[in-house]
Amino acid sequence: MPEPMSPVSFPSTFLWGAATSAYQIEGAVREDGRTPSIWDTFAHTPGKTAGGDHGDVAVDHYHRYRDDVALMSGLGLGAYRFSISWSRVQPTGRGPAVQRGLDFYRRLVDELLAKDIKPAVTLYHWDLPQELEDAGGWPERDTAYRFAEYAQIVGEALGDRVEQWITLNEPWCSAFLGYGSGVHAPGRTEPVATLRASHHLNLAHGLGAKALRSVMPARNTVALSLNSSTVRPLTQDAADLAAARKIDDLANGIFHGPILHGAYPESLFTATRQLTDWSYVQDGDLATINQPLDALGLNYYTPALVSAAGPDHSGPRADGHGTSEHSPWPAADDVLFHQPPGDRTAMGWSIDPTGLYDLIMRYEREVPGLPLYITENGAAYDDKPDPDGRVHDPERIAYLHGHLAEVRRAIADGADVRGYFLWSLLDNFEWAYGYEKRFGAVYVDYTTLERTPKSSAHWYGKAARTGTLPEVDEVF
Ligand code: IFM
Repeated sequence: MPEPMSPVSFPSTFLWGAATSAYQIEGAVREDGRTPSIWDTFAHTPGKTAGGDHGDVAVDHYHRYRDDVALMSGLGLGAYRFSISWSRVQPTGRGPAVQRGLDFYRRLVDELLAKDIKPAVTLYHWDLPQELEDAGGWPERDTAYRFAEYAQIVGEALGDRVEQWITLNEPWCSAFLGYGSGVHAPGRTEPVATLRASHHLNLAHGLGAKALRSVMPARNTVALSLNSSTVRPLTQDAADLAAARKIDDLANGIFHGPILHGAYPESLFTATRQLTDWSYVQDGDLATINQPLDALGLNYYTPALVSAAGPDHSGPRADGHGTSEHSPWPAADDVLFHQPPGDRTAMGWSIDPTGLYDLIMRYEREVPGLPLYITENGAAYDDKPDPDGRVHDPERIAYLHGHLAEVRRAIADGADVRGYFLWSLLDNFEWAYGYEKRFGAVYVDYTTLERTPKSSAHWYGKAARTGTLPEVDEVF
């Protein structure tokens, strides 16, 4: 029986966290043996990121992690999700680990534990060691085996002190934006490579989960974070429903099919058969990928609204993933993306908290009994300090309130959602958008790197401390 809840309260065990990723915050890209990842290379390639921004310094978390942990502690957060930079640990993506790299993460974890903040480690948040991309990257099968080796190294090093593990973050972005539209590193625009990369990311998840479990205490949990999309058809016409089905397969089924159910959707094979015969799916792969999971992480920002393309249409557009003449979606030129009505964030993403509710309930139905975590949710706004130095961000508070209220509604309706990680703790390097887009609950002055908690940080901190959502207009 779900715990009874008052209208704004969450279960007492609910985990209130914040999330970041290595390349977006750490900086120190040449320190302690770290070598370039695909994002170092991509960001330093002219024209790839807004303003030529890169993560060389980012918000210097590598040197300021103690202050950042103190900030979280001051706000009263209970958990922190961060990722490990693969090339800091294994500079060539293979072979022995660099102890200094691992030591940084040990210090970070110890600092968190000392402040009673639960660490949640993501092994891969898009920053493939450049040497592995030079060898072919995710479209090559060997990359999955390299990931398993890396997972084992990190599991051995941190498994005694980190209980929550996430293999991959948003494999859709790695495959479809990295190898499809090319708006993310490594910037390739090869539809078949997108599908091959997807399969090898799935394989990496399965091999990585096995590797982690082989070296970690049994109490630790293994999950992955999907940016599963709530795909809505523009109308209930058969053609629009088919378009939504196709995008659902390409956004969701391509990952959760093999990972959660041990099979790719047949309709995905049908939709893509002119591009590929999927012969890179080898015997035994699906069983390897379909590892039992302890939890599923869902990252949610905005829903997708799609229809069948009319006859005068020439390819997908307006799908909120950056601008590129190349579609991220292989075999989907017959699908149109639409801007849903209503308010938008500074990313241009429409705000629809019911999409989060729908996503949660979908997985509750698809994998009943599997605990869910919202491993990312948040919004970018054009935040600026007031003359008094404070940063007021009422839009972000409204966004968080709306989405957390939907999480609570899902729990009340029986969903087993165990926690929520706000994206992001700090303003940071927003990939191709550089530092232009601010997702942080904590404002970062990019000249001084000084941190200032925005009013949303105080609002969220109060929610975390009390387990209850403050009113949107409460003054902080
Ligand atoms: O900043 C990203 C993060 O790295 C992955 N999920 C989406 C966020 C906002 O775009």
